[in-house]
Amino acid sequence: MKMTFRWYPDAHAVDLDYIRQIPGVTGIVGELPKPVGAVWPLDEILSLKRRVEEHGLALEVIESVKVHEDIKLGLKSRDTYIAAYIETLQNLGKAGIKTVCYDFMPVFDWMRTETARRLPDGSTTLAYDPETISRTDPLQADFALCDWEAVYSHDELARMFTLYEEVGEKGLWKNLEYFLKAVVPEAEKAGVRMAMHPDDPCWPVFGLPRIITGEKNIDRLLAIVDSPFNALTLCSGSLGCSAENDLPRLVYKYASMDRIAFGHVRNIKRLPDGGFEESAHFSRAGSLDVVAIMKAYHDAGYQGFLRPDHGRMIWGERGGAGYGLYDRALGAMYLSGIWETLEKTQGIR
Ligand SMILES: [Mn+2]
Repeated sequence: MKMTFRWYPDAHAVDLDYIRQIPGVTGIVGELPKPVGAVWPLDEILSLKRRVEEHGLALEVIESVKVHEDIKLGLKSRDTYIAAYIETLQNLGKAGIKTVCYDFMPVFDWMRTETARRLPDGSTTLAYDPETISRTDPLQADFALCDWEAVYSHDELARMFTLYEEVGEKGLWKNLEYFLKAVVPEAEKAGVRMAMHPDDPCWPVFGLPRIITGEKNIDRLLAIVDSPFNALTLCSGSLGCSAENDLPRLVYKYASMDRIAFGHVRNIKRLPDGGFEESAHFSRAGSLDVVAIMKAYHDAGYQGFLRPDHGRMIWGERGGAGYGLYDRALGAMYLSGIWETLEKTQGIR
């Protein structure tokens, strides 16, 4: 297992030297801030890699090369965007990138109703309240849940909702199949593993279809192209929104099949009303057994990349919601501690 840490080269950037000081973390999960659909130029990838390496860290994982909506919608223009996607993968491969995390969620990426819910200990965290979602019209101009509304105008949003209504779940699968059959063989040639991130949360929101939600659908995704280059970013927090997803079992199953290229490990607290809040990584803080999840990776002989996922805001830190330094550093240390224990107690009775 290789422990990594997500890093955004933006205004909230966490200092790379601080990340280097977290014991066990050897690599950065990086990105280029490019518009969706644009080719990532090789020289810019190389300069990002150099910048990371100058701080004693590796850059082998990218998150995310976003899939253009026209691909998900199956519009005619998709072939141009698929060609651009492949060119980006080729450039990433030339720069030594091994894994690309991506997702196939329509319109919105992750969805939360709060970015700073106060927990009893005074920390703040991301939360999802189904009641708020059910009484919200996403086409209302005053709606402001996440950062996506900066990306789309009201009219664009309305148009996409209409288009996705026609596409539906069935069409979304067809469009995913078209995308993967074009991209995975090229990813394989480039030496880059495509790692699908599950939908977050793992159910349809605002009537938009969502398909990467649980075991049956993940099996279907992996069967579209049966190759280790058609792999997963197994995110425990996203799949863990639903109690039906037995995380340790899923981790063991897909890691044993060599279909996990990247692990996002975090905890989540499922609430009685069907909502959830993101808790500390520590098992007792949430609904997931993080030790059992790490043991599943370990027992399956997992060699891939892993990272702590979102963190709360603690110790007065300010920054991008979910992506501060302190709580994620605690998460990394906790996960590394579990891993070390598993390694050292192997065979001890
Ligand atoms: Mn994740």
